[in-house]
Amino acid sequence: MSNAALAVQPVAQALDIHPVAGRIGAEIRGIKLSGNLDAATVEAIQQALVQYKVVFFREQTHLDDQSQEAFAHLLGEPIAHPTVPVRDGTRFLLELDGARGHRANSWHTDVTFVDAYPKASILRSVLSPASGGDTVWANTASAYNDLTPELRALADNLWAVHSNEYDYAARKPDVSVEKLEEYRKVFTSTVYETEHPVVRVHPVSGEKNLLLGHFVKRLKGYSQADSTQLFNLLQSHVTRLENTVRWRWSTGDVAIWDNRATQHYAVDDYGTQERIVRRVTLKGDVPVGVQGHRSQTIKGL
Ligand SMILES: O=C(O)CCC(=O)C(=O)O
Ligand SMILES: [Fe+2]
Repeated sequence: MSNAALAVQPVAQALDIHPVAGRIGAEIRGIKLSGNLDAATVEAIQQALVQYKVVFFREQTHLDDQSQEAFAHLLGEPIAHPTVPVRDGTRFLLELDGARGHRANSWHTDVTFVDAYPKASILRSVLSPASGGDTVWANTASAYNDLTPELRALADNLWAVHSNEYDYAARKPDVSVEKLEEYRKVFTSTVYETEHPVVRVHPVSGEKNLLLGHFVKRLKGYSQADSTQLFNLLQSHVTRLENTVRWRWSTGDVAIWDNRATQHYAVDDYGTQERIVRRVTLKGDVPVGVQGHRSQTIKGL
């Protein structure tokens, strides 16, 4: 191989990786994130992301909105949220501010109400509370593997309808009615519905992942009552503590998750303390189920 060929196919660099929980999550030390990282380091981060499903970088306080977006460009193609406006002065950045009711305290995978939902999200803590406000991620591949063979076979054949129009009030009892209504209006300015397989084959690892979370409205071909029971049965395997990792934020920390292999939950236990995070998501591809069928958006295109 010529040197030129080597240059375009970087060999992954050895990173200083420290797993956090047993089945998901690792801290990567000794890296200063920016838009100028070399290709070998970027490739190593991509590999660690697929392996550990969420990776954490501490003390990235040098990052601002622009350099967070520049770094995101190295990992993929940043995309804006389909309905929520980006933060002023940025092209892709979504700000989540606890004071404005942005408290993502229900289990979800980001933006699954569209077909090609993000492959990854890059979240930076801009202001973290002195106590509380942790985020928890769950490994949806180990959740699938934990199922009995009979349940895996059932899940393999299920399809779910995901929508951005779901019952916000039921999920957010602590937020004021006005704030909820304001958020709902923006979030559902276009209503999307997408059919996804309940088991998604990961395009890089080949692992099977349970694809569920709070955007699921119902399971295709089942009554609402049966959908709810089946959903709860499978979802309860995702959120088993053994499949999770919990991150205690300091301002300047960055978390990157593989949105094809995880769900997450932002713990709303910080009261009136300030908490601000900013997120960039990366374009994903259309999921493929165990039988090779692809997801389909049926509303909102
Ligand atoms: O606030 C957080 O920690 C996570 C919020 C969230 O769900 C997201 O950024 O996708
Ligand atoms: Fe999220």
